[in-house]
Amino acid sequence: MALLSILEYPDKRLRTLASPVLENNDEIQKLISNMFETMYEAPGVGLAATQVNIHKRIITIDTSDNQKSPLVLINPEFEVIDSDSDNLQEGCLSIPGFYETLQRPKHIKVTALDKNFKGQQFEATGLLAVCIQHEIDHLNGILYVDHISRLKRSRIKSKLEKLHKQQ
Ligand code: GNR
Ligand code: NI
Repeated sequence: MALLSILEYPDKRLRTLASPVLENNDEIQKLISNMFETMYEAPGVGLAATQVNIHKRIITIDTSDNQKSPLVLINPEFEVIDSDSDNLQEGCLSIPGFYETLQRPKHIKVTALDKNFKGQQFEATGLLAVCIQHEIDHLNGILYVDHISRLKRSRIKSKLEKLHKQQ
């Protein structure tokens, strides 16, 4: 097991479009377990492979409070069931220290492969629904700051650039 390092905004590699995963193998299973370790250590409720500079369509999620609901989504897609929005405050491990309230559809239907490459379909609401949409955005090179005002985004960008220069 290993901790992976997380790319931080405005790193351009976070803008990469991730490719579908075509086959299960040891490398993919090792990546998934390292992603869980990295996500739990951070700690975060979700992690997209994009954030650890692996541009494959893999997400790990656990919205429980004691690591009891690990969820792996491979090649995930979603459909909106109820476009009424949930206004939840979002954070992102790639944008440390900043939180913004966003509007996203509150009820979705998710289709993906699980850890064993078996097809799965389920509905999600609340934090889980928001988190899945946030992670699928990552796989498409999109960050939550793309959904807020240009002014807020540019403030966050310059603050993080300043911090990165000090390191
Ligand atoms: O840890 C995280 N918390 C969170 C809270 C509200 C909405 C989305 C998230 S995901 C985030 C971890 C992360 O950056 N995943 O990409
Ligand atoms: Ni994120």
